[in-house]
Amino acid sequence: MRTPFIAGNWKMNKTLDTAKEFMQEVAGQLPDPTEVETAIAAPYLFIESMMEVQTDKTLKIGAENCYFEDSGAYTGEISPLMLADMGVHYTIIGHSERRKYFNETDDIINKKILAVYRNHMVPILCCNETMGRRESGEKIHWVVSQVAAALKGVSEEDAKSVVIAYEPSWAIGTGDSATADQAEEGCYLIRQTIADLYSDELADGIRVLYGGSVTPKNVVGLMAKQNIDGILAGGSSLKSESFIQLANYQK
Ligand code: G2H
Repeated sequence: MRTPFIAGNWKMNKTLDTAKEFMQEVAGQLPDPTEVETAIAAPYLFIESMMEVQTDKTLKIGAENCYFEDSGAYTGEISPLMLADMGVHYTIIGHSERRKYFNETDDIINKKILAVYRNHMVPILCCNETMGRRESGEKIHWVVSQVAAALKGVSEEDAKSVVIAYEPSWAIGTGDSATADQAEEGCYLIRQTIADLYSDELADGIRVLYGGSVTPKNVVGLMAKQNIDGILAGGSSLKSESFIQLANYQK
C-alpha cells in the first residue's frame, strides 16, 4: 500500500514573509499524513523559518537541491549534512532545471543521491524527457538510463524509500500537462526500471510522482492512474489555495 504523496516545488519564488504566510494558511487544511503525505521543497533560506512557524508537523519542509560533499571549500553551496541537521527529510535531486541551467550530469546527480542517503534523508529524484526524444521514440532509453545512473551504488535498503518524479520537459511550467495516459506510461516505465534494477517487490513499494503543469483541475485524473502515486507541482504549489486543493484531491 503506497501512501499518496503531494509535493510542491517552489523553485526560486516567494519571499520570507509570503513563505511564512503560506504556512499559516495551510495549517489545519491538509490531509492526515497517514492518508496523503504532503511536502513543500522550498528555497534553503526559508526552510528554518517555515519549520518554526509550523503549528503541526503535517506538511514536511524539504529542499530543492544540495551539494554532494558534507563540508569543505565549496563556496556558496549547501551540504546535505546541513539540511539533515535542520531536520529536512526530503530533497529534490536532478530536477530538469538543474540539469539544463546548471549542467548537472547523471554522475553529479548520482553523487548527490548517495550524499542524501549518507545523511539519512530521502531524495525526490527527478527524471525528464524532451519532446524531441518522445517523438523519436528515444524516451524509453532516456528515462531508464537517468534512473539507473542516479541510483548507481544505492543499496536495496536505501532504494526502498526513494521517490521518483517523472517530469517531461515539454510539460514543465508550460500549462501543457502530459495526459493522464502519457504520465502513467512514464511512471510505469520508471517502476519497471526499479524492478529490473532491484526487485518486483521493491518496485511495488516505491512512490512514483508525475510533475509538469499539474493543477487542481487535472490532479484527479492523474491520481486515478495505477502507477502515479503522487504529484510534484511547481506553479500550483505557490498559492496555498491551490496547494490545499491538490492535497485534498480525494474530497
Ligand atoms: C515541473 C513542475 C514542478 P510546474 O518542474 O516540479 O513545475 O508544475 O510549474 O510545471
